[in-house]
Amino acid sequence: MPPGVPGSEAAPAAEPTEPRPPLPPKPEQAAPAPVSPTGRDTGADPTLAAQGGEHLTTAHGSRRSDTDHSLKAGRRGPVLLQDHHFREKISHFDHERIPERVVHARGAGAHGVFRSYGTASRISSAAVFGKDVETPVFVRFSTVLGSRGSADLARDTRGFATKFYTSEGTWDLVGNNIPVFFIQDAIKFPDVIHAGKPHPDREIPQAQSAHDTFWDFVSLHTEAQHHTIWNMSDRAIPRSYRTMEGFGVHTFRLLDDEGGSVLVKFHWKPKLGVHSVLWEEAQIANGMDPDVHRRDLADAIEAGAHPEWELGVQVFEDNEEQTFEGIDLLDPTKIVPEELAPVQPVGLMTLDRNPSNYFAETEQVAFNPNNLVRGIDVTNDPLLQGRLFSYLDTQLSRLGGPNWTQLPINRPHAPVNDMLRDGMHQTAVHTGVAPYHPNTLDGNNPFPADEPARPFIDHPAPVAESVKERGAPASFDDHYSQARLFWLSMSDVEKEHIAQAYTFELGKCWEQSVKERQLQSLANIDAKLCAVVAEGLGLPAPRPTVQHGRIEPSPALSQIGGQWPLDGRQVGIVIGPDPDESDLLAVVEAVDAAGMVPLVIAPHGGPVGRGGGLVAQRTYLTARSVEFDSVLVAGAVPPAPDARPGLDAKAGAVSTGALDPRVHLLLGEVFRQAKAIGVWGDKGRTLAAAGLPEGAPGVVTGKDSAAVVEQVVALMKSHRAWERFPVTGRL
Ligand code: HDE
Repeated sequence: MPPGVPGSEAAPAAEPTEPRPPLPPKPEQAAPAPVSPTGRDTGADPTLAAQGGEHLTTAHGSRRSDTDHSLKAGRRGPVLLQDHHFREKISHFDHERIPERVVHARGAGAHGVFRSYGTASRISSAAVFGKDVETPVFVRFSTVLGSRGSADLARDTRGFATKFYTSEGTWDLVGNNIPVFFIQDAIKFPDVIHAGKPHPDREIPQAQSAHDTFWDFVSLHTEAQHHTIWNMSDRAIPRSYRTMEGFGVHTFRLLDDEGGSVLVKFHWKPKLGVHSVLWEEAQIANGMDPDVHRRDLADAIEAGAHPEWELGVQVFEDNEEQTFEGIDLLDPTKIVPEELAPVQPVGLMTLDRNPSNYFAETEQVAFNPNNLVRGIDVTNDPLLQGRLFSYLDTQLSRLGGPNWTQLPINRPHAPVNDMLRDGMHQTAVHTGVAPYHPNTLDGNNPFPADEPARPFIDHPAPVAESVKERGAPASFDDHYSQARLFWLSMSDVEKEHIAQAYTFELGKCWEQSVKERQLQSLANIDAKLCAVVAEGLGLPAPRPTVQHGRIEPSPALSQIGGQWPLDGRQVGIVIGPDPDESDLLAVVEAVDAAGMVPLVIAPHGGPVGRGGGLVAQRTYLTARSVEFDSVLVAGAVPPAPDARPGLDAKAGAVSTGALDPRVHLLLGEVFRQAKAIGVWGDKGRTLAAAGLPEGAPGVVTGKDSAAVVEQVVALMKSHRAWERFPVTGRL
């Protein structure tokens, strides 16, 4: 009986158990091949990198028979300092984390290949643009503001960073899914990020721009208004990484072997189209599946629905002014509408392999806009110029020293002969005695490449003679015309979403002066937008202080319209407890044949139906609308266990009790989210019980499942039944 607890009937404390014998080795513990995560031979000594052999060992390879008990002075005694195995294990664990990225901390990566069409070889000597050249790539998508453990569907810009392991060195195209940036000069980057990150006192809110400091900054720095309206649009809550555009943002310079140059802007166009979720979906997903984008990318690649993007360039003359049709190409808050300068395709990227280790690949990958190859050069965009300093600098603290280029994911696929030596985490065993140039002792190796005709970053571009000063060109003062251009290019539904987003975000702010100042910016973008947001905030709408001339909308900026491939889309199939199994198997096959993922939603988990041929992937309890791009309902689904139809009928309403409440919620949300719904075989009872109107746009009913599924698949190609959205007509 334990002391001091009179009358207690608790059993005496059990003696510690005997040490278990060591577990048998796992069959998959074979040494990995000496290839980099990109599948290329790294030349690394496999014995250095491998985790191989049958037995558990210490880090220095000595066998361990017990890793479950620390070494003690007697079984109940203190742990001994001499237990090296214990200290090594715990100490290594203590140091498992590296500093997360100061921005873009949360991300997901994938391997793939870029196949060049050869079209860009006319304007650039870069090997990666040669005809039919295949270059391995690693892409990391990310959110900007949130910490590593934050949710995927924050309203935020997304990073879209691509590492091309070209035969002539690594080229990093470190872009975003929004083609403009908040600031025009890199010196303001710490300011905008400090404003967007959580407040420094309580460290809230996480991964959000809906707070005072963000809106304080963007309303004070009106150059941020263009990026901000993109953030308030559906672009900031993508349906998937697979359905995002990517942009190089800055203007770059491409060079050919004859010394000719052009200016370009890079665009990634997803083959699946650009699609977003609704704000309601984002909020639900962040709670119920915060990894939604990470999961979606990995699942799609695993299922063979390999996402593809076409890389394209807008090409401009490399003239002295560096402008195009009056647009300053060095101003990163400006786009050039595609209608003025078409995006010309130069190659196709396919992501076809998931990382095998998140830390080694997605976390340790280090992008750097300085990673340029011959034929690709930077311009004087002051934002890009500052980035040329920041990325190398940040890796030094994030990856702990100067040798991060030796990490497998960062290793170039071209020969490296750099004369950089030693330093923290040096893993190379360099030979030779003369790592300096010129030398006679190592035969003057390595030789400087003899390529005056092969331009690189030191290509002789003209630099205007000028006076040293802190300032910006006058053209950088136009902060509103392109925010208005974006606004005017939106469809009615997209405009509604933007107005709602501003109202939500500013509604979360506390300071009245911040809201009022942002309303002034909205007035300068569009009076109707300002009026609707002001009404939502309960504030007067200010008068504009900026007058606009005629602005041509750019239809290419709208996401709505067009028909898109459905690869990897998810279709929920709601079934009751006793489904028609052969019919359902045919439905599952039809969805699968359309390149989509069928997910059966049953009252309970495990096998469903009598034949055992169907298995539930989701249950009424685990399914939620945000996972599905459309929902099919196969016949009658069960009523709520506590259905009291009489009571509801007396109240004159359709009984919600006549349908399981979880299915009721699912259908209600899917309907509100304007996704296609297909129902067969129950004469409209399910729809009525869910309170949904039969015959509404995007709602298909019928007797025959095959016909319903066919119509739903056709509807899904437009992403949503857009007509179902209420439009106020005020915008
Ligand atoms: Fe970045 N940015 N950035 N950025 N950025 C970083 O580098 C920085 C900017 C972008 O998945 C950091 O390795 C400055 C524009 C992406 O690993 C850091 C400025 C664009 C990623 C950094 C900018 C980007 C980063 C943090 C203002 C779109 C994630 C960790 C001049 C064209 C890459 C790191 C990944 C990451 C600095 C502005 C894209 C601190 C100083 C504009 C996609 O170096």
